Amino acid sequence: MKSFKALLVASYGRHYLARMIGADGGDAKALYQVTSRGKQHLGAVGDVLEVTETGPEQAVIDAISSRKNLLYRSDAYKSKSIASNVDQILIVLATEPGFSPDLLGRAVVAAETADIIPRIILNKCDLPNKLPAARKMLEPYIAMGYPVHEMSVKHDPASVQELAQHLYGKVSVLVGQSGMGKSTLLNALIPDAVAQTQEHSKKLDSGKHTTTACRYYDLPARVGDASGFVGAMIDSPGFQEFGLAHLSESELQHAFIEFRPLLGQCKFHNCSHGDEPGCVIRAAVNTGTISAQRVDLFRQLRHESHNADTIQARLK
Ligand SMILES: Nc1nc2c(ncn2[C@@H]2O[C@H](COP(=O)(O)OP(=O)(O)OP(=O)(O)O)[C@@H](O)[C@H]2O)c(=O)[nH]1
Ligand SMILES: [Mg+2]
Ligand SMILES: [Zn+2]
Repeated sequence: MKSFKALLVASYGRHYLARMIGADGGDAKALYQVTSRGKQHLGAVGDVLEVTETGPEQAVIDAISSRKNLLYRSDAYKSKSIASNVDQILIVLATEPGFSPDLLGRAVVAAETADIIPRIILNKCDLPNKLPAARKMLEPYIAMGYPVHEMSVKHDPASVQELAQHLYGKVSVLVGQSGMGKSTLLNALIPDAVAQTQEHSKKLDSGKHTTTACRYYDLPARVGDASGFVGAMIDSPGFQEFGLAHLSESELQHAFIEFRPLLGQCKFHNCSHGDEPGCVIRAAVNTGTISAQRVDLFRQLRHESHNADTIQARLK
């Protein structure tokens, strides 16, 4: 039986599609339906797998190569992987329908704890009515130095080209609520994205898992590019919740980059930055250097993480 390396390019619950990584000129693009032997090999899109062929276009996972990072969400009971081995996360927001600043904050925290660069995209800037309000919500993120791209994917091709400059040579994952324009952006950047999706669906029984799919798309080579890795984008389904129950208190503290210079200076080492005396974070809120909304998010995430610990302890 043939064993080989493969890239996990689509995940539908526990069903995976993987693409053979050709070492010596074999059929390097061949797609395989891949399964895991029970729970020990739960894959994520972007994983490099060792697989063994079990039948025509079918294989089983023997091992998952160690990951550079893994982006996932979780609550007290379960976790859902989004992607692995990514270089940056594109958080897609829009002027209309309005976006949730809470989800934006969570996506940024997830990126920071996984050591992934977040890039914030404000799409639909052609709709002027809600633009000022959206910009206002992004002010704290601009102040912290996060890149923000104002775009109109549909009506301003130059804004798409500007973003494209930041994508080549990297694996980028798209996250965001439904209706923000993730798929529109993907299609603008990758003209054959629809074809790539169809090829994935063809390999699966009925495509019935498509709504929960995360998928990996190759960026098209630019004229004059040397052969080799051009870059890729991973599309994820729109989400309404972004649980980060798996993060420890210390991971949370460090994920808020504007807290970092002040860490260790509160009177109590385990300060929740609530109403404890001698809290330097709250002092920074009062002087306007840290946004109150960010501290609220920190406290909410801390609360959820403690709750999950309590529930986990009870389940043991
Ligand atoms: N006015 C305007 N509309 C846009 C723009 N980009 C996308 N849209 C529209 O926004 C709607 C949602 O776009 P999608 O790309 O399907 O959104 P999505 O983020 O992929 O949503 P889900 O797949 O549900 O997660 C579509 O009707 C698009 O035509 C834009 O720049 N300006
Ligand atoms: Mg979509
Ligand atoms: Zn404090």
